[in-house]
Amino acid sequence: MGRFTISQIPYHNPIVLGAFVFAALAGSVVIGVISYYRKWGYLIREWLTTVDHKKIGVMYIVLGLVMLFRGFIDGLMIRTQQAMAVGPHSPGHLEAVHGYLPPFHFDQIYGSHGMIMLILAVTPILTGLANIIVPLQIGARDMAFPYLNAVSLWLTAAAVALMMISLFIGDFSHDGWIGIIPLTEMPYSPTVGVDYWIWIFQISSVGTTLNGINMVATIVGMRAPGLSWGRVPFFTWATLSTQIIGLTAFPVLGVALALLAFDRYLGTHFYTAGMGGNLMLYTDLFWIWGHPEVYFLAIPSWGIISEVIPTFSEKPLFGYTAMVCATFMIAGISWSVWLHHFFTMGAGPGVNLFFSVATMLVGIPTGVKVFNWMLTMYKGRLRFEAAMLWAVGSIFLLLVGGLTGMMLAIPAVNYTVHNSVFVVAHFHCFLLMVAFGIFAGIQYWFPKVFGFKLDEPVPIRLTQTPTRASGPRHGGH
Ligand SMILES: [Cu+2]
Repeated sequence: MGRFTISQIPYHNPIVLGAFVFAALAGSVVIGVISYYRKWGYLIREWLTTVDHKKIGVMYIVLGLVMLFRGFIDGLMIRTQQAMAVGPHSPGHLEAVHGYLPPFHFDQIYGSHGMIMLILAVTPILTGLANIIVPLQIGARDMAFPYLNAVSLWLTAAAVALMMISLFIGDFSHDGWIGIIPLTEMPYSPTVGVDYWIWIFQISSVGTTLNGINMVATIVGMRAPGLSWGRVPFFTWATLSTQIIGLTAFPVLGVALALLAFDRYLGTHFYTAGMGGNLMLYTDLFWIWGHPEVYFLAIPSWGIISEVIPTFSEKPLFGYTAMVCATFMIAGISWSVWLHHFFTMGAGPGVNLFFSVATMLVGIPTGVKVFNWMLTMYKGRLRFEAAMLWAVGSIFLLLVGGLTGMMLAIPAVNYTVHNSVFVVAHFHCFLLMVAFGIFAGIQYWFPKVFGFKLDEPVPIRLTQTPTRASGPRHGGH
C-alpha cells in the first residue's frame, strides 16, 4: 500500500473517470434504495451473515452475474478497439490507425476481461449452483462446513472488490490474464497492476480451494442413507470430479503466484534468467493449473446439461455409468496435457508429440458424452423450453470448440495458426458452451430457489413416437 499516491487515481483518463462516476452513482442509488426501504437489518441478518447453503449460492450467482456484465463490457471494448485500429499494411491503409484506446489501457482490459470471466464470473456462478443444488440432490441439510462456505464466498467477494478498486485506483496488470513472464517481473511492470493481479488471483483461488474441500466432504460424507454411489445424481458426480480437480490444481497456481510475489517483493530469481532462475518454470506451473482449470469450468456445465436433457426428453440419462467414467477420465487426462498451451515454445518434437497424443485422448470421453446426450434425446418426448434450448445450443458449441481443439492438438497446426485468433475463437466456443450450460442451469433450477418458474412462451414440442420413461431417473426436478 505504501506505493499508492494521489497520482494513482487516473482522473485524467475520461473513460476511467466516466466509469467511476457511473459506479459511484449506481452505488449511491443502491445504498439509497436499501436505506429508504429500511432493509439494512434484513440484508445483514438474512444475507450478509448467513451460513445457509442456498442463500450463499444465490449470492455467489449474483456476484458472478455482476462480474459477467463487467467482463462483457471489457470484451466489447476489446472488440471495438480491434475494429477501429488498423495496421499500416491493411488494404487501403498506408499508416496505422490507433483506435480509441491507448495501448496501456487496451492491455489492462485485455487482461481483466479474461481474469474476470474465468475467475470472478463463471467460477462463482458454477460454485453457487453447486452450493444450492448438491446438498438438495444428496439429501443433506447443508454443506459439511457451513461457516467455511461463507468464508469461501467472502474471499471471492474480496477478490471482486479488489478487481473493481483496480479499475479506479492504480492500474491493472498489463500482461494478460495469464501473467506473461517475464513481463510481470518488477523491472518490466513496476506499477501496482501486477500486484492487483497476483492478489485477486491468490485470494479467489484460496476461496475456491476451501469450497472444494467443503464440497468433497459434503458429497462423500453427507449423502442420505441409501444414496449409494451408483444412484448419485449426475450433477453431483460432476461436482465431485470438478472439486477433485480444483483441490489438486489450485495449490499449484498458489505456488506459481507466491514465487512470482517473492520475485517481485524479495528480489528472488525463480522466474528470471539471473541466479539460475528459469521463466519456463512459471509457464509450466501456470498451465499445470491452467488446463485442469478448463475442465474445472466445463465439467459442472456438462453436469447441468446432463440433468436438463433427460428432464426435457422425458427419459433417463443414457449411459449413466459411462458418463461418470467419462467425467473422471477427462479429469484424469486433464493433468497430462498442459504443454499444448505452449507447443511453439520449443520443447522439441518428442515432448510435443507426447502432449499432442495426450490432448487428443480427451476427445474420446468427450465424444462419449456428446453421443450419450444425443441418445438421451433420441426417441424422447422433447420439450424445447428455455433450459433445453440452452442445453442443446451448448452441445453445438462443444462440437465446434472441441473439434477446433482437436486441430490445435496437432503441433504443426499450432505453429501455423500461431499469433492468429484461431485459438481465441476455439476457447471462446468452449467457454460459451460453459456459459450456455450456466444459463440452462439457472433457468432449470430457478424454481428450486425462488418457488416460481420463469415465464416463457409456449414451448416447442416435437411430435414423435412417445416412449415412456422407465427405470430410475437420475437427478432433475
Ligand atoms: Cu489446455
